[in-house]
Amino acid sequence: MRGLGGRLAALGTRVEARLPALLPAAAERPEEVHRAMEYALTGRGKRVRPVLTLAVAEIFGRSAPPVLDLACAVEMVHACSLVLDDLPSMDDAGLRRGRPTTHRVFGEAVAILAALALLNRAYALAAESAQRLALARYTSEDMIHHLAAAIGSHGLIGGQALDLLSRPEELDLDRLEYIHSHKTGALFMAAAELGAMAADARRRDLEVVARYAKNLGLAFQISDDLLDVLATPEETGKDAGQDAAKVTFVKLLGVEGARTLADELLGFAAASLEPLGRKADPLRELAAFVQTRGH
Ligand code: GRG
Repeated sequence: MRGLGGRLAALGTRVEARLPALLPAAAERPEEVHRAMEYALTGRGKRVRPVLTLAVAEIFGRSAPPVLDLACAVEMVHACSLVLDDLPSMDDAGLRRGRPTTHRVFGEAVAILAALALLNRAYALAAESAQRLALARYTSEDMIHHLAAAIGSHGLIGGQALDLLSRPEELDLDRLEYIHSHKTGALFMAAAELGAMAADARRRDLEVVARYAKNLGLAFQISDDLLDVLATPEETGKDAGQDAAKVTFVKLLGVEGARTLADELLGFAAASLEPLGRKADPLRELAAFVQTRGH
């Protein structure tokens, strides 16, 4: 499976190189939790969300070091969500990023503590980064508030709750869209909005990238559902058919129907970028990456 290319891959490499330095040393107490944090955050993640933060900040003219740390905070939130999602009480997954899930290596209690520690590290890091950016339009509180809202019960947690609690017969397209625009879309939106805020972009530009990211995030989830049925564990790093017992976009619409919906969403994402002209090309590349994933 193809990863991010060109300029976007270079942004991913910057994230990859910076992440370890932002974690507590594994030799410091509590060693097990610190090792589990490192384990959950590293490995072959695609770094799509922090790349989105960096790409958005860059198109609005900002690539200072605190933006990289802000992007890394977004990746820490994502890593936290993966650890929790994989737990036996949630998806009960054994494989993630091509290796055993965090709770299978460190036990459930340490995995939960490590996830929460990553989340709290993310908030602290986002606050520090926002302060260092010294913005005119946005305060550090604005940015943390944004991130917290994306994670809470009207964001990732809300989507996850409905995913876990819905009975299969309740799952129509509308409910599935709610679940995934929250579980997956909310962090894509926050990643893009934080990138725009970090560049002191105007509020109307923030709205432009938020609309783009909402559609991109949902299309990304659909491509994830497609890969669950079409790709091998070597390609995805996850167990094949992990979603077999779940109602997914592919189950509701079939492979071709799901592809058509993803393409339509990516069309909306592209249309929202029009006011930004050619400078938004890196975001168009990201949409093209999501499009080829599900094919
Ligand atoms: C408190 C942060 C927090 C979350 C609690 C568990 C939970 C609520 C939400 C789960 C959200 C989740 C895991 C959604 C799935 C999104 C998704 C498509 C994950 C795969 O993302 P990739 O392909 O993974 O970007 P890599 O490994 O490349 O980073």
